[in-house]
Amino acid sequence: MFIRSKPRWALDERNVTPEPLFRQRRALIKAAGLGMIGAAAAAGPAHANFFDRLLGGGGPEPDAEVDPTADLYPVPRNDAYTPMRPITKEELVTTYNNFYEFGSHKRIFNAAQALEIRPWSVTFDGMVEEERTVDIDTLIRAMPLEERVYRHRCVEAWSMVVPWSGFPMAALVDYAKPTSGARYVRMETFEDPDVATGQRQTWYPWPYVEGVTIEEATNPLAFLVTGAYGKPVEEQNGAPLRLALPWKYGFKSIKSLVRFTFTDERPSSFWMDVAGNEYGFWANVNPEVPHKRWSQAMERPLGTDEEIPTLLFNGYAEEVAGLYTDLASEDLYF
Ligand SMILES: Nc1nc2c(c(=O)[nH]1)N[C@H]1C(S)=C(S)[C@@H](COP(=O)(O)O)O[C@H]1N2
Ligand SMILES: [Mo]
Repeated sequence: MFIRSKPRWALDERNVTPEPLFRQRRALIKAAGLGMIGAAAAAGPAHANFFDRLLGGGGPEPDAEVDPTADLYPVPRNDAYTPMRPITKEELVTTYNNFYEFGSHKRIFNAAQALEIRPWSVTFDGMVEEERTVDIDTLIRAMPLEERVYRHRCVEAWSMVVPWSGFPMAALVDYAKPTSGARYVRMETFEDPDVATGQRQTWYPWPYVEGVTIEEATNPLAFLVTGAYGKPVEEQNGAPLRLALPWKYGFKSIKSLVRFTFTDERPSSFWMDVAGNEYGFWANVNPEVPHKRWSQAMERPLGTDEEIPTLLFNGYAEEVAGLYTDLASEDLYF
């Protein structure tokens, strides 16, 4: 039998999970006598549902209800964004996820089906002309939908290429009508530990929060995702509304959004609060600035055993480098 040794750049979960959390999880698995099952879950989706259920993370099967915006898809592709790499298989993008609300491992797709994505509303507050809460379907139908094929680079050194559908974040900022003093957008994911069993892990600072500057939010590359692969985006990928900031590490692309707060203070974020020595505000992709515990020079495209070089700003320097020219004193790349 041909046995392939693990490439030296391949990271296992020990390397990418914040150390105290990793230990806690191992302890949990061990306490439950599930060490072997944990190994099986890591091996493939066939075992994942069983693993999820044992850890209390199981969810119902996908429901058959039709998404109320399904008629909008597919939307026209904007060809200005060419990914340089082949599109990742949909099956991989929908079964290998980071969504800590449903567990701190990759096989959360089944558990995430429990998320009720209708009714769903989104609130705009803080420094806006008028605070308001809007129904997601009203919002989606008010926005100029298009498809963009974007690269995505996780801080854990894997990457993917996804045809997202959605609308420029600039259109959302327009819609929210921030006042002139607003300098940042703080974004929040839903909070519902009854459904999202990961949120019962109280050592995490729920809800998941992220933030960008107004300049970043209105850069043409910043994109809000409502669909993928020509249909409404699935729960595990952040339905019904998630961010895509392809020049930043993946953790900035916050999922299942419920709130946009405009503010003049730089917001903290979920990962800054979990491990502020490892994750910063800017988190722009840079192969020359290693993570505290691993190199960022290379990445593994999902579905391959290839090792390819990571590019500055994940290859989007032309679009976004200008945002950072006056910020040399800041830690832009972690
Ligand atoms: N609310 C929320 N958003 C999140 C995360 C998360 O755990 N919770 N994980 C982030 C990380 S680390 C990555 S790499 C991407 C993964 O997106 P995907 O599962 O659709 O590939 O989502 C980001 N957005
Ligand atoms: Mo990530």
